[in-house]
Amino acid sequence: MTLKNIFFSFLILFFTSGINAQKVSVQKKSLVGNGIAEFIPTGFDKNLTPSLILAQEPVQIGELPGSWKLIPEFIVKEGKAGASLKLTGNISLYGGGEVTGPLLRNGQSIKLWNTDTGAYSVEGGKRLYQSHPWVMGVRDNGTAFGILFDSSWKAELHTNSDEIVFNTEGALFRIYIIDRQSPQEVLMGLAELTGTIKLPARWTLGYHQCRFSYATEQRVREIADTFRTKNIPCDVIWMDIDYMDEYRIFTFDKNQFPNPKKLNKDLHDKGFRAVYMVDPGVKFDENYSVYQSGSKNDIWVKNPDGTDYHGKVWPGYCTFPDFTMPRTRNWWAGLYKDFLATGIDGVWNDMNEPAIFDGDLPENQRLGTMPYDTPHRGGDNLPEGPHLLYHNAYGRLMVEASYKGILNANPDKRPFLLTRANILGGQRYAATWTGDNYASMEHLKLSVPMSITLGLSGQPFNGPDIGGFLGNTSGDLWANWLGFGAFMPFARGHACNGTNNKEPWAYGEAIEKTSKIALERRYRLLPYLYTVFHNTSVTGLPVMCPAFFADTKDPDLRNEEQIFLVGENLLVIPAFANKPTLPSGIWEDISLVDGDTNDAYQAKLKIKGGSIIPVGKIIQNTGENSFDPLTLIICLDEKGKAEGKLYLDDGDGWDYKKDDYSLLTFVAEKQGNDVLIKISDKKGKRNFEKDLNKITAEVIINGKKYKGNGTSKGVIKVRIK
Ligand code: NBV
Repeated sequence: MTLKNIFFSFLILFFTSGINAQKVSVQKKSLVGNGIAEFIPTGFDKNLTPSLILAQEPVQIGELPGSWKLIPEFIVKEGKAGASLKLTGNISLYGGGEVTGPLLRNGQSIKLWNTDTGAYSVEGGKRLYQSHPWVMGVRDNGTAFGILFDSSWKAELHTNSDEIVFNTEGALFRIYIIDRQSPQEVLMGLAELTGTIKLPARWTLGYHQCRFSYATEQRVREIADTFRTKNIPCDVIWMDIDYMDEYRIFTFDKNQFPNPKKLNKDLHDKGFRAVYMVDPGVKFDENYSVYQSGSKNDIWVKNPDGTDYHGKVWPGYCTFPDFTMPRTRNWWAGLYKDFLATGIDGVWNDMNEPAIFDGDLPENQRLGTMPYDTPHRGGDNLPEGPHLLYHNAYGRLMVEASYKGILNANPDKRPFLLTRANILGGQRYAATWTGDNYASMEHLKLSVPMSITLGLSGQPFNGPDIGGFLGNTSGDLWANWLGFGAFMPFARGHACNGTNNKEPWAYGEAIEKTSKIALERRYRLLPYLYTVFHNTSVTGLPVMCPAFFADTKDPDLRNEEQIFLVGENLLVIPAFANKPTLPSGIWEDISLVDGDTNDAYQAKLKIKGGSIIPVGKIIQNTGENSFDPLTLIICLDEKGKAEGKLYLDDGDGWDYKKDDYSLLTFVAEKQGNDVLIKISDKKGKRNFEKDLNKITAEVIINGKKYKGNGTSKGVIKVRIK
């Protein structure tokens, strides 16, 4: 279908619908999964609204049962499609993706139009860098449902307590409704539709240190060396835009970064990985090879008159790849080969809303973008369409291409890619962070519900700029933030240019000590964290979960947004939390590092009754052996039992897909004055457990710790009297 035809179809829609809203009947409703219904409105056309969200085309598995209650209504008003769904009963609403504001989303409105909204200032962060047309509702009885609006058109989402409304500025779209027994099952349903994150390499779960920018090789080395001399754990150093030659992507500044290969090798030798930024804008410079090859391949976004679209970003005037075209994605993927051959371990795609300094500002936004009618050429299963359709998917199509390029360049490694812009479903390619936050207590606090909400919207691998990006950070703010940020799925400190130094040692000795404790705690927890990430990559469940996941029927937990769970068994209570509502049942305090429980900046950590959390020893980077010894922290339930899992594999590469891993289940049981601990089940064909020669079991009962030692081979006994 040509662009002309698309506009023609719109015109017809416009005239047939008139000015008033017209109801549109549902042409097809069916079950496409266990408790997953698909609703297709009459007149839906994939050439007008292609799916940029679903992982694959859903397959009908049956008729919609007559008892199905959640039925949406479609409308078209002035040629623009929308939908609504009436809610009955008392429903707690969540989701909406990257948003600020409360965790509980009842009575909220957001805009879906990916926008560079630094400091989240414009309209209080109701329109940020990503679009997640997704709402989850939890009923009083703990059962739950989710609504996915499968559209990338510019839109608004209103989550009123009695009605969900989704209005787009485009054509009709499909809706998927999941109705299941719990919010966790609903999120697994969302993953069935949109996919999960891929299991990340273990090093990506370490601490990341970033700044805009560590602008010389020398400074990068200094930062890396300081981590090592001060024994503060860290895995990754990030290269922001200033490593480039005048912001030309895929190049290096000859003076400041004369030998990236050597730099990356030296970083590797010290146990670091290196992540480099790549933006979408390509400097308009006829002597620049990337510009030349892009022009030769005819992949630039064009104006409606057929000339290349030019917009200003860091390098000055730029052209932009039209990622809707398969040949553009292939071309883009190809650019990574030589770049990554310098030893780059991961890639950071920024500014990919796309944010354009002199772009169109249709609404009161800080940074503009391409005009609505900018055509995108499409190809394969994507039709030609205007920017109004493809804007929200620009970042997602870019990261699909980047992912492919990184994988092609290093096929034996798991790609690591961080993106700022995305759309629901894009978690299949990239992790994310919450953009340009501000160094303030307000932003520190809002980072908790914001990250939880991303996890409840299918994007579990996320985190904020710890310390705050914009503005100067005080030692007090830094320590408060790292005290709980160390337990967020993606843990990276970052800072804007012109702001103070924001490394763990930048605030004096006392804060350095506190920072070291916070990071040592994260590193001790890595065996557990990696196990949680493994589960997330299989199920789609969040890594960072809301407190109400501990008891989905407890109404008091529904709006608790200061504290969070990591997986199911670890509760994190940040130092700032003021009278948080804690889940009921047995939860014991745990200590991971000497002095951590006496340090006012550290989050309080609690283990859930009935669970076992595997932790390693303090290491400086994930390349070191974590398991000498492995410690099992155990908290019994009322019946004197506990269970926990440990996932082990090579930490990178793909052999785990061929069963080359160990997933161990540990059980503990009280018998008389002893607690007996053993491996009760094992999945995967690798015998990683044979290397667990030293296991320390720590049973915590009423705040008291009882210890015993053993190996993976027998039963470990802990005397508790
Ligand atoms: O590349 C510079 C920054 C980056 O550090 C930040 O994390 C991004 O969100 N980038 C935005 C460009 C503009 C910063 C004002």
